[in-house]
Amino acid sequence: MTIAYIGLGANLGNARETVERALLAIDALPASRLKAQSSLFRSAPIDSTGDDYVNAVAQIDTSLTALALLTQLQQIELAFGRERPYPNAPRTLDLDVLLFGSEQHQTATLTVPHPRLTQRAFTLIPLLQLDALIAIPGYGPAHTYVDGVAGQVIQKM
Ligand code: PH2
Ligand code: MG
Ligand code: MG
Repeated sequence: MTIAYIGLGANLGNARETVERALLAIDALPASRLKAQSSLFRSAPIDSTGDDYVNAVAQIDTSLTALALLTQLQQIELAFGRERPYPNAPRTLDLDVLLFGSEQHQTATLTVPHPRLTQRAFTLIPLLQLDALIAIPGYGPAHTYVDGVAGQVIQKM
């Protein structure tokens, strides 16, 4: 079993309801169990457009591989009507593998840890809510990056 962290984001349609339903879909993934979920946070789009985002982070236990988990998450995105007209377009639902145990992957399809995890308050702060002492493989303790995102406003819902 591997402990993995998934970032959830939505800014089209009823984003709050989408994130709540996506958490249920994550709990229902094969060979996986939702262990914990962060609060929901509202944040302005970063390098993106449209409405404010609703973001959260989920912690799961899984016996899937990282790549199999990614494939499963993409299927959930599709089921929620995700379209990809252009990079960082507003989205009904975005599910990102943030961390997958101590694994590090750098392929065309999957980069883990997520390359912008430490640069974005909407992933870093919910992650630290779930585990204040977590270390990010290749980066070190997550809390050391908090000062760097202090200018990004995120609001607990
Ligand atoms: N996701 C992005 C780009 N920008 N901004 C916010 N606030 N929340 C997101 O989830 C987000 C974003 C690309 O996935
Ligand atoms: Mg994303
Ligand atoms: Mg994504």
